[in-house]
Amino acid sequence: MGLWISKLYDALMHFSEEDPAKIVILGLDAAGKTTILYKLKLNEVVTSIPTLGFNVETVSPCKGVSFTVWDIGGQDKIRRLWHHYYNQAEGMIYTIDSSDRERIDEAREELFGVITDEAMPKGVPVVILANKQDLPNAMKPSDIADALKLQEIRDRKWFIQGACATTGEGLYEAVSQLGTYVREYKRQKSAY
Ligand code: G3D
Ligand code: MG
Repeated sequence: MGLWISKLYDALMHFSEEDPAKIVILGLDAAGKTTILYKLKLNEVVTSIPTLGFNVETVSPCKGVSFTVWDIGGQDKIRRLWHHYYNQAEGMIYTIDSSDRERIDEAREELFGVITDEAMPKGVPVVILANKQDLPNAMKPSDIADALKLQEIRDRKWFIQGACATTGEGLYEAVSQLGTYVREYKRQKSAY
């Protein structure tokens, strides 16, 4: 087990098995979501195609965290089915292909679509993963933050992290920061 993955486990371990953190990993297709899921190597990844045909990957709770992953963007018809998965979310990893300059506007629209969706619980924190930093034409995280207009997000904690999912670089920092935010979010949520 590499150093980074054992550090990653440390970052994840602070949630209890009884009350695991429910994390959704979203982003346009090819952003690197499935790669992240396998890189986390937590548990078996189960792919299912509920009713109207969009892929959902799930990792059952392990180390006190569960992950649910699907591609966003595209057909409006499918969009309303996402609600079912949103409403449990306690944290989100929004994945960006940093080399995909053509679709950065689409990625922004979809991100704001998700966080303003009424089915997405208020205040769910988000870590934006500026993935594929290894590619020569990758945009820097700070440029991605501008392109996505992250400064306009004021109703939740957010954080942007450069990453390379194929090597795992940046994943520890992303998960660790998200863990901190999710703990805070869960405390606030249970105060009501
Ligand atoms: P998705 O699940 O978001 O749709 P995938 O995306 O995880 O399937 O990744 C899409 C492609 O991008 C894959 O390549 C994957 O290996 C690659 N990829 C993911 N992360 C990185 C990264 O950090 N750097 C680079 N260079 N490539 C990455 P293939 O060729 O299998 O389609
Ligand atoms: Mg995938």
